[in-house]
Amino acid sequence: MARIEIDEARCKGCGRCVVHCPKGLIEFSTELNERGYRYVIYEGDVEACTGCTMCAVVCPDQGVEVWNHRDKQTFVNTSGLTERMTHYCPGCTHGVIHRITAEVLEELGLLGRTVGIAPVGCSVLAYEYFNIDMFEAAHGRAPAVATGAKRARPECIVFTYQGDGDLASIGGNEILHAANRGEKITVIFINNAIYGMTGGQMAPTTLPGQRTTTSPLGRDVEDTGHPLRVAELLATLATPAYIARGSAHDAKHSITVKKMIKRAFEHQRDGTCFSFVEILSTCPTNWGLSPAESEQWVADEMIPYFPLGVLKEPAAQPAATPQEAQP
Ligand SMILES: Cc1ncc(C[n+]2csc(CCOP(=O)(O)OP(=O)(O)O)c2C)c(N)n1
Repeated sequence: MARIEIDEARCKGCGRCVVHCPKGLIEFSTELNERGYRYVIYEGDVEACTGCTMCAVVCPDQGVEVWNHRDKQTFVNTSGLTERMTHYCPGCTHGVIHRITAEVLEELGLLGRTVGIAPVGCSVLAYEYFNIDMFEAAHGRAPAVATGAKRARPECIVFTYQGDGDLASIGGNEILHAANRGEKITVIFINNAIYGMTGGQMAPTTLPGQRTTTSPLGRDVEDTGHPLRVAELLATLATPAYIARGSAHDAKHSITVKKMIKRAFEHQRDGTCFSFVEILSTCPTNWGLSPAESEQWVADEMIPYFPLGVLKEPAAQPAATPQEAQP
């Protein structure tokens, strides 16, 4: 029998695992945990658990581990993150993207030589959560700090982790020129269509008609222009090696995001220029939606405007023919 273990103390009661368990084996407790959250419990016909790991994949709080029917642990919390609880709101997918990024660095054996650059925004404290060396940059300036770090220490793997206010608004100039110069850095860009940390103001990525605290009647594109598709913009430049957009709103798409982030870091490890992954992310608090409704909103509203996929990656070199391969 496969099984999972839920760390009740880490649970913020977002209920993502409740929604995503295909067998309906997870439910809310009637009790609150020490931090006041209605945590989840693994109940019911647990014999039915297949060990699919979907609960752990969608958990933003590293609160679930999984064992298969041979009692082999198949989902282990990554050593690329510290054990510190994040300050993110319940159901926010910043935590999922932190975990995926850390897992990739661990799997590629890069944790010991990676330097991250934290932004200003909800992820301002990312340096508390990643188990690597990190800098804190001024708002929007992470690509400049990353440029300095990478040029000074080219043997290091350097990445920025930035929100859409940070990267696309105040830092729009920074990212454009870092990409155009072909800096050998990796950028993880979190698009939640809003300024999260400061209270839900309109961002350059806010959708047409979307209500925010600074567009209470909905974004008027006649007045404020259309949302920026940053990945598409950067993909027009000659130098970037890899540009992709994924989404962390459900388990299947999060698995694809992991492949994209892995590819992006492989490009940097192998010395090619500038790699960039944009990830659509939820903001239940500022969207005024439940975590489950937020996932649906990403699927219904964001993905049609921000299509997913790899936008730029040089075609693989064709294998040498036997004649060419001869000395
Ligand atoms: C120079 C400067 N201007 C403005 C701010 C205020 N500020 C802090 S975070 C933020 C926006 C953050 O939004 P985003 O980058 O989308 O990240 P999120 O919080 O949504 O993850 C702003 C405008 C600041 N800290 N510094």
